[in-house]
Amino acid sequence: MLIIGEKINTSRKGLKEAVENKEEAFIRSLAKRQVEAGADYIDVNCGTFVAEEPEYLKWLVEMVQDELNGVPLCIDSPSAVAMEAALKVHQGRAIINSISGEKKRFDAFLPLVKKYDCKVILLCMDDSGIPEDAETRFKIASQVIDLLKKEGIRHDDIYVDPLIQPVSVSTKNGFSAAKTIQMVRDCYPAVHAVCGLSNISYGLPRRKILNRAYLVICAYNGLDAVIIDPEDRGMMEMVYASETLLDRDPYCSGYLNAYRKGILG
Ligand code: THG
Repeated sequence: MLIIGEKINTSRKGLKEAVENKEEAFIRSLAKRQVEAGADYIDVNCGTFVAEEPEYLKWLVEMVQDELNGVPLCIDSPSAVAMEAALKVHQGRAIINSISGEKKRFDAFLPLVKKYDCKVILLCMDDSGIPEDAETRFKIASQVIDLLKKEGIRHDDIYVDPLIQPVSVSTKNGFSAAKTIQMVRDCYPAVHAVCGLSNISYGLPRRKILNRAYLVICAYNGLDAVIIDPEDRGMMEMVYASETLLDRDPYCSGYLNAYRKGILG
């Protein structure tokens, strides 16, 4: 499971101020701790700034990669201008978070995916919004995957995100996102599936219980990348346990190594 650490996001409490005041040491430590906890990529998002987003995002990318000796980043922005400012200074292959079936967004982001040779997260939505059912989400994913392929983007560089909606809003939401993952992975085995898990539990108490249970369900359906807080030990335990139980961990060596390193409780 590819782990994308979610903590550098200015929609989180205190983070907007930390970025605004350029609190380098604090942000560097957030980056470092996530990698130490097992993150493969670090998501950076400062979308709350809008006008100053390009400048802040560039600053975050340079600083975080300097701290982490070039660990690659998942650059999280709906703005093509901010995205390009960040990609210009990024070292290695970034993940663009994200492209979608929305025409304007697709047209603005596709040239960036090509020019900077990126991996890309594809959101299952288009100009009519986020569909409720798995079939329509899959249809959007499939259309955009085919377009990307025609443009020379390899399946292995695409991460489909079903876009998780809270179960508190509709109790069908958990099932339909999980089903979307299964349909994408069945039809396009080389395409990956990713999601930000925490939306599932929005509006309910003891959110971590739902987030962790949902990780296991999605892993069974083929989820192979996840945007989480890697410092949530219980969540990382479920990541290791799922991989072992689903025959994705030869000789159980990932589980055993995590145990030896003291990562499992
Ligand atoms: N898909 C994709 N990208 C995404 C998401 C997704 N990017 C943003 C988001 N969803 C994932 N990132 C975060 C970052 C931080 C938090 C949640 C998701 C977070 N949430 C606390 C909570 O929900 O309780 C708030 C805590 C706080 O304010 O500190 O921290 O789905 N492609």
